[in-house]
This record gives sequence, C-alpha cells and structure tokens, in this order.
Amino acid sequence: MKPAVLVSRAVFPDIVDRLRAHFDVEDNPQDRVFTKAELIQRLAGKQGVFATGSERFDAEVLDANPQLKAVCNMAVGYNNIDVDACSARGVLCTNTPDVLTETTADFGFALMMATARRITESEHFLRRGEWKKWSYDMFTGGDVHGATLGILGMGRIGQGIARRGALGFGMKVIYHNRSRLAPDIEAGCRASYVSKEALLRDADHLVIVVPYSAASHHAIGAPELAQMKRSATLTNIARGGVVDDAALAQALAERRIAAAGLDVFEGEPALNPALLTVPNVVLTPHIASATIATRRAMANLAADNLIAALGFGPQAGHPPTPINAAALKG
Ligand code: 8YV
Repeated sequence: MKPAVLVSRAVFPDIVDRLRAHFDVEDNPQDRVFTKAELIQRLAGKQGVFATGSERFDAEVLDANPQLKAVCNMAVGYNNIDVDACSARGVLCTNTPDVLTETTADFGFALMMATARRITESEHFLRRGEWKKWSYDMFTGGDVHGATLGILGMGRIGQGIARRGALGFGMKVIYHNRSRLAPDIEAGCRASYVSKEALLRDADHLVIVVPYSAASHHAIGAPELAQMKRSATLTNIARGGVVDDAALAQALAERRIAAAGLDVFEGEPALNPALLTVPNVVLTPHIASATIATRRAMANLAADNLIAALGFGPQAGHPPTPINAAALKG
C-alpha cells in the first residue's frame, strides 16, 4: 500500500501526478483554505503533507496526527510551521529556497521602483479621468538611480536586490542583518553593513526582506518610522508582522515617510483598512514569487522534498532542502 499524503491547496496538476506515482494523494483542486479543524481532519492517516504558507502546523495539529512524518512547504518562508514542535515529534520540515531568489528580488526591486516613482497612484489618477494637463510637480517622486538603498535582512533575496541596485542603478547599498556577511559576499553585492539606526536614518529606499519570527515582530514600528527620512520609501516583501501596518498607515497619512510598497500584510489576506485610505502606498497580493517558471520550480522542489522525505525517489531519505534535519538527527 502506498503511503497517504495531503496536498493542502490547489497546485499544478502534473506535479500532483508526480506525487501520485509514489503516494495515495488527497489533493484540493477546489483550493479550499482549511480551518485548523479541517486541516487536522484532512491529515488523518497521512504521513506527509505538501503545504503552503496558508496552513499553520503547530503542536495541536501535530499531536492530533502522530503518524505525520513530513511537512514540505512550497515557500521559502516557514513561519507557518512550528519547527521546534516538529523536531520534538520527529517530523521533518522542508522549504523551497534558491529557486525563487531572483524572481523575488526582481519583484522587490519593481515594487520599490513603483513606490518611489508613484506608478500605481498616478495610474489611478489617470483611470479616474483626472489627467487634464501637464504640471511641473505632478506625481514627482524620489529618484532610484544613485539613491541610497537600505536593506533589512540580507539573505539570498536581500543580496539579489542589493546587486540590482548597485550594479544596475548605481545605488549606494547599506544593509543591516543579524550577522554581518562575509567580505567576499559583501563585495559581490557592493553592500556595506551598518547599524539598524544608520540604516533607518540614511536609506532613501528601505526594503524589508527579513524572515518573520518573534525577534523580527514589528521590527519596523512607529519609533523606527520616526527615524526615517520624510522623503524615504519603505517596501515590505518579507512577511506581514515584520512591519506594524497600523503605525505605517499613520506615518503615510501624516507624510512622515513619502510612500510604501507592500506585498505582505499582517493577517493577510485581510488588510488593515487604514492602508486602503492612504494614496501613497502600492499594494500587491503576496505575489513576489509569482512567475509561472518559479511557481513550478517551487512546487517541483516541494514535491522532491516530500518524495525523498518519505523514502522514495533518487534522493530517498535525503530531501534536497530540509529545515530541521540536524535537529532530527540529534
Ligand atoms: C509563497 C513566499 O508564494 O516563499 C515564500 O516564503 O512568501 C511566497 O513565495 C507563499 O508563501 C505561499 O506558500
């Protein structure tokens, strides 16, 4: 008998078929977003799950399903998984790093540019039929080329954004991170390490790429926004919760910073309603990794991980991108 697995959300049908070669698959082509109770129930009898960021795997879910052996996220971020709870119960977790780095960096840069140059705000003006004449200060924004790009969180995606800024747009790149990068990596993306205070003070365009954790919760709130230049922009492609959205909406309304670009939100897909009332924010529905090629690569990698984690395929027992393999061994 094949082991049973759950595919928690709709994904590419041919990739579900790859899983069917090894597993008895319960998929979700209707793309229902399960409540916790439904998730617990759907996981009954399953040894593995192909998961997305929309389901939370915590001690309660794991304890209700002690047969579960692997949680394989189709996402690089894994704040939806309580990794310590998984490790304590011998559940292997995997994510999808690398395959989305450049696509997500492209998007982060695009969102930062759209924010700095007021692209959606001006499009809305045009669509409302308000464009009657040219004027010298109509939708004037801040330059991107030659400006100071500040990056909070300098992992792979942060480094990709730094390279785009430094090499493509002649930006001065400064970053703050838990730890300083090795000199060769810093040199490769022409980035200088600074304190968080200096980052907030000096950045013309601040891009947030730090993973969400208890430590990064509200890393940008009212006190941090108050330290930024009034002409600065803030772009968040990391996770809702890293930025205090209520404080940001207020800072935007009071023009304490110039503009923001947000792809992620606290409590998404719900939005803080105040964000919808301010014009100087570009809002996108968590699409930074959304190209067909990258979403396919992410889904294939999550499938490779699940297949290997449950002991099948060429990498049986050695999923390519584990999160907690070391903790499980120890
Ligand atoms: C995913 C993401 O689309 O990879 C991540 O961490 O935020 C996105 O690329 C999303 O999490 C769905 O799983």
